[in-house]
Amino acid sequence: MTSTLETQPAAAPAPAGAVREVRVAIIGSGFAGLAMGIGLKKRGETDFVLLERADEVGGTWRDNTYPGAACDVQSNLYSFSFAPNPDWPRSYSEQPEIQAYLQATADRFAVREHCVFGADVTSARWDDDARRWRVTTTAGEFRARVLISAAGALADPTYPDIPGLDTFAGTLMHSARWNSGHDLTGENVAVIGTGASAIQIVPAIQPLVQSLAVYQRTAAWVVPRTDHPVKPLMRALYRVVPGLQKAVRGGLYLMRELLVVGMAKRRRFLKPVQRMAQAHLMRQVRDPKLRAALTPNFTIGCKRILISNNYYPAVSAPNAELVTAGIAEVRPHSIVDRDGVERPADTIVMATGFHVTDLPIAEKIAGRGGHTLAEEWADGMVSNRSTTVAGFPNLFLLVGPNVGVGHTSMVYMIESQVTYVDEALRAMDAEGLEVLETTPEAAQAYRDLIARKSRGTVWVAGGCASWYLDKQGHNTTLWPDFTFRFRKLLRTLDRENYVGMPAGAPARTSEVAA
Ligand code: N01
Repeated sequence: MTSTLETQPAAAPAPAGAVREVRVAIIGSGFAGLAMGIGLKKRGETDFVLLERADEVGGTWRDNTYPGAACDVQSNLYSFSFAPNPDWPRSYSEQPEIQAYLQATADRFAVREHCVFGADVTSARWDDDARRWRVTTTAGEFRARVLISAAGALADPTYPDIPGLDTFAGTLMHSARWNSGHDLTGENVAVIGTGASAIQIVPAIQPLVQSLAVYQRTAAWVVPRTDHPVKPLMRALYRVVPGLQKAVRGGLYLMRELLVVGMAKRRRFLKPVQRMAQAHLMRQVRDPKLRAALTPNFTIGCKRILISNNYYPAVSAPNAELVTAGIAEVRPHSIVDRDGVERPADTIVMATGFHVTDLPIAEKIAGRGGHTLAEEWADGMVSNRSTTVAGFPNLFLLVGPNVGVGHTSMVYMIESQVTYVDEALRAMDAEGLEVLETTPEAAQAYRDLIARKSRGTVWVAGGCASWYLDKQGHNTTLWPDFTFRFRKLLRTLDRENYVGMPAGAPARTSEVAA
């Protein structure tokens, strides 16, 4: 058997213009891509590349450099389990610290040397004769036995179709594509959106600007942020007693998992959380009209719960205004709302989110017969265990369908998926398989499981429209249960749900040999 994933020396770089052969190609080098690369290294695999469209690792944490960008999950939890950092300066880290952590982790585990920067994947096609993925990038062609997409769900910003937006003569920027060279001081600024990004941007820029108009379509639930600096003594303790940091991590994990009881099992347990958010609003906003406008009309948890101590004070400031009338049109130097009020705008900040249920990478990946993932998912994203798709052999998706979590650390989910991919690669090695592909029946069974688990949860029945649901109203993005159940489900490979093709077997003949 010649085609396993056992340890081999790293492939030498191919000459310019040539196709580079690798065993595994990973798309992306954010949390997911790095975790996968490190996972491969741990099992002795060296013949892999991380195809990264930018010039640095970090993914969404590299790209989201807007003022105030910070994580709303504590760093002791929002970090790799295998790479604890005793030196987090705050309980909730800001973007520069998280980005520095990812860069340091890439170096520490020697994954950077596997990164091909400036490699934007323009297409990845399964070649059934060669049993390889043919990956075309802006940095050349690759042929890979296994393709792992770690492109992320918060990678490609959405720009809403607002009348007149193309006539705007001022500065327009998306939260995820911040122009740090542009000074907002003294400007009239409009922020569109009131999601997790907006509520961090608004307080960060409000003291600088002349006027700030916040265009809210849907009010969000906001709870207090219990952020604090980590004392030097605590950091020293974490360094000498790593078990202590692990215990804190475990405590944070369990505390956050308690929210799932209310979100997915017994809705009444969300009542105290909603009351806490209401009290936060009452305390911070005195004006009854503004308070009413900021009060959501859905059950807490239906959309991501936001955490902030300075958002409400910022929108209440004399130079700020919450606009709820909706946007009628954008003019070269202003925005007109649906009540006909025109407000001047020098800069428009689009804090309008990302393509999540319509992942752009899905249009670029084509499986058997040239069928793209986007075509396969025309009626909603489906997968087996959030990771594999029938008709797409040797393809693994990290942060794909139904992996999302709103209440806890995405890194936990990513590590669960890395274990599953590792198990699949092990099975390929052990059985000498050249091809591993899940069955449509497994995908249907998983779809049914997700639908069953989603029924009655706050995400589908909480009375809001969120990007967690696709156009048909199906939950195709969130894992709708305790996250430890996801981990348990992905701990081992469900081999019975896969068809394997041994190396050297004639095409398609052994597709029945599960
Ligand atoms: O994007 P969003 P985000 N006209 O999609 C509004 C993660 N994150 O970048 O609610 C007017 O949540 C839209 O309105 P509505 C986190 O997972 C994490 O803020 O749809 N408004 C909404 O208010 C988060 O969930 C951290 O009615 C329009 C906003 O734009 C995810 O990123 C920090 C509109 C979009 O909110 C995305 O957050 C930041 C239109 N045409 C982000 N179209 C952490 O701390 C959209 N909107 C870890």
